[in-house]
Amino acid sequence: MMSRRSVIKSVAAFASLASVGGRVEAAAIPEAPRMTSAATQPPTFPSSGPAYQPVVTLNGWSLPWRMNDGWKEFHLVAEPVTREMAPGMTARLWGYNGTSPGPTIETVEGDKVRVFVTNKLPEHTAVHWHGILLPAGMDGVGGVTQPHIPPNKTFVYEFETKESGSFMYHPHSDEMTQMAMGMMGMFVVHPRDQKFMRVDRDFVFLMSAFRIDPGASLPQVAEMTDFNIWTWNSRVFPGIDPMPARRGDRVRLRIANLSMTNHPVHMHGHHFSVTGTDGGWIPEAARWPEATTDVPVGVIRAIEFVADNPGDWPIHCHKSHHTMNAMGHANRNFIGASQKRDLVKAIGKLAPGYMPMGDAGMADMGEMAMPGPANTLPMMSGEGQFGPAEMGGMFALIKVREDLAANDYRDPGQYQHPAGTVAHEVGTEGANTPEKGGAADAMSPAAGSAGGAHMHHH
Ligand SMILES: [Cu+2]
Repeated sequence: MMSRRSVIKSVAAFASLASVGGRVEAAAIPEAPRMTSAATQPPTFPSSGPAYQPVVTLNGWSLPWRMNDGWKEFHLVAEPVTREMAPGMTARLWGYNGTSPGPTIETVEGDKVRVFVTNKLPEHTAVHWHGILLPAGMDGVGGVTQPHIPPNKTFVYEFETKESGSFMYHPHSDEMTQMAMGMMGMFVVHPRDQKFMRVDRDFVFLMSAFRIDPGASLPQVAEMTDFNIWTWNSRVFPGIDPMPARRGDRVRLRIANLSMTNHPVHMHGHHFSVTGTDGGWIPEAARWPEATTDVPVGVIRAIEFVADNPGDWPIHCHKSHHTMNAMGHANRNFIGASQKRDLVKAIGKLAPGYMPMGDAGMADMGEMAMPGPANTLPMMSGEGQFGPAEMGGMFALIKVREDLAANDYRDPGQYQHPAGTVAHEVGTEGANTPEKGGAADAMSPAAGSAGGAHMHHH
C-alpha cells in the first residue's frame, strides 16, 4: 500500500490547472492535474476499478483519472514546459501537464478509456497511442485519421485498452518538431489477472535526445543527426534518480526509445530477459538471457530480472558518447601530447569555445571545474563514493539492498561494501613483471607446470 506520507506528498505536488474552454466544457471535462517537480513520484495505487501493482516513472509521475459512468477519464494538456535536466541545466521544452515527458497513463486490460487532449501549444497537435489496438479514427494521426487539434481546442479520444502491455503516446502532427521538443509519454495497460506477469517493482522511462547548444535552453528542432543531450525521461546523469530494489524482488524496466538512434542498454550485476515489447508479452520459451539489449528507434523493450545481487549497479546506454553531456564537437585528441597553456589560449582566440581534451585522456574533464557557458552541464560528472563518476547522459544506478520495504522508492544511499570485497591497490613488491621474466615464463607453453615456476618468485 501507498504510505500515508507519500499520498500527502503526491497530492501536494499536483497543482490544478485553470479550467479549459468555456463553462459548459469545464463541467464535462475532468481537471488536468499538473506537475512541475522532476523528482520520481511514488506509485499511484488505483482508487477505483481493479487492483494492480502500479509502475514508477523514473523522474516522473502517473496521471490521476476519474471514473465517469464506467469510463476511465484522463485529461492531457499539451503545453510548453520547463524541465530541469540535471541540477545546473534547465531546458525549455514542450510536454504534457507540466512535464516532459508527460505523465504515464495507467489503465487495466478491458478498461474503457476516455482521454481529453487540450492543446496549449502555439501550433496544432494530435496524440497517437503507439502500440494500442483501437478503432482507426482514434489512432491520432493528424490529417489522416482526424483533423489536427488547433491551439486552444480540446479533442476527446475513446477506446478500450484490450491488451495488457507497454505502450507510448506521442504527437503525430509536426512530429519532428514536437518530439524534438520532448513531447512523449508512457501508456501502461495492466493485466486484469494480477498474477499474470507479476513483478514487485515496475519502472518505466523513455529515451530521447535533444540538440541544445552550450549556453542555450531551447532545443534546435531541425536537427536530424547531431544530437548532444541523451536523456532518460528528459533527465541526464547525475539528474536521473536511482532505481532501488529489495534483494529477491522481481523487477521490470519498460524502456522506450523515441530518439532518432538506437540505444544498447547494458545492466551490471544481473542477467535479464526481454519479456515484452510494444507489441505484447513474449512467451517464456521464446526468451533468452541478456546483459545488454538494443532498443531500436520507436520501440519498447520490457526487461525483467531478479534483483539477487546487492550493490549499486550501473545501467546505461553502451554508446559511450551517450553517457556524456554536451561537448564541443571541435575537440581534438591530444592523448600523448602535452599541451602548452598558451597554445590553448591562442586557439581559444581563433575559435571561441575551443576546449582541448586532456593529454592523458578526458578523465581530467570530470574533475575540472572549468568555467563553462551558463546553463551548461559538465561533459562528465557525478560523484561516487570513491571519486568522480565521469558520466553524464543515459546512466543510472539500480540499487539492490537487503532491507528495503515494499514500495519504498527512496534513494537508499551508497552501497556499503562488505569488508574485503572492493578492488584495491596492492604493493608492487613480488608482482611479476616482464623485466623480471616472471610473466613471460608463466605464459609460455613450455612453462608446463608453470604454477610452481610462477609461485617461485614470491
Ligand atoms: Cu545511446
